Amino acid sequence: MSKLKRLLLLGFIALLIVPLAACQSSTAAYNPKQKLGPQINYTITGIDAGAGIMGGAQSALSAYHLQKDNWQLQTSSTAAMTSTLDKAIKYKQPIVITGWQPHWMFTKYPIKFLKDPKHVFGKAENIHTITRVGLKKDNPAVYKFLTQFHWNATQMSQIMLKVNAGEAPSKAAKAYIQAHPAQVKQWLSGVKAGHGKAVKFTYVAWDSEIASTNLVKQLLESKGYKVTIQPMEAETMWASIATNAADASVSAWLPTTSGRYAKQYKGQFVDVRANLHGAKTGLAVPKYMKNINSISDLVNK
Ligand code: PBE
Repeated sequence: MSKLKRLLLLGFIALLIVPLAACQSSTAAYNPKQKLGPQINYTITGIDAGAGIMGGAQSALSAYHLQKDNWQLQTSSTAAMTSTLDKAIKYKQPIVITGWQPHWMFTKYPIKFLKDPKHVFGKAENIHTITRVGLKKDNPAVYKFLTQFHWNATQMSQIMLKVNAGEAPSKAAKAYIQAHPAQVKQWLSGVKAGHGKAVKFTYVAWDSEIASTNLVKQLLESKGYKVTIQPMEAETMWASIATNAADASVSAWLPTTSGRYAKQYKGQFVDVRANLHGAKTGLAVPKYMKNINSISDLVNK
């Protein structure tokens, strides 16, 4: 074979193999015998840049020395991340995501949190109710209700899963109220009727907050209040409470996730109470990645 022919043949083979190999690496199942990093291009699949969990993931990159291995955090959105996760699970592919609870991803997919021995994502996280400074004086009845409103992740999931399945949040919230009369009675105990008085809630359109904010709206409307709920970015949500543009929010993840906003607006909001205990943020992987159990495993395995 002439040199030229051999070169052409080699070129031809390369043309065939390269796309095949590329194709394979994008659909290959997780291989525990190989290093994880190269299997996913050292990429953690994240969500929107404004989310507190993204700050946590960025801190994890340095705290666990992941940067020297070229690990990076990819910004996207909750919807894009969960759809990437959906595909990975389907083909048993490796993936590392920013995960949190309460969220339906932990119900729908077999995933696990990675241990965080350095507590980069904090030790205990709760979802708090916050109000503008003057609300207690201006609207004591709504304030009283907010001091009484709290539930747990299992209860929240009853609304969240229905909304994820396509039901309107207001309808899912109404159904919850119907199904839990004793709890509703406690929440509204001693709360005076609103007679059309306006109340404005702001929230971030995370699935958990869509559930809680819609529930609170329905509860207060059943007492005769005129409730508006407005979704916005996390920082704007905090600013709306701090500047009295909104009355209250049930979507403050503290002390870690939204800690920077709580610090920024210190003294300009009232931290009423935790309305849900045991929230959690971190990095998560599918359970079939059996040898990856801690964030430090991302470097070592
Ligand atoms: N989250 C959901 C938010 C709080 C609620 C984890 C995406 C965040 O990271 O800011």
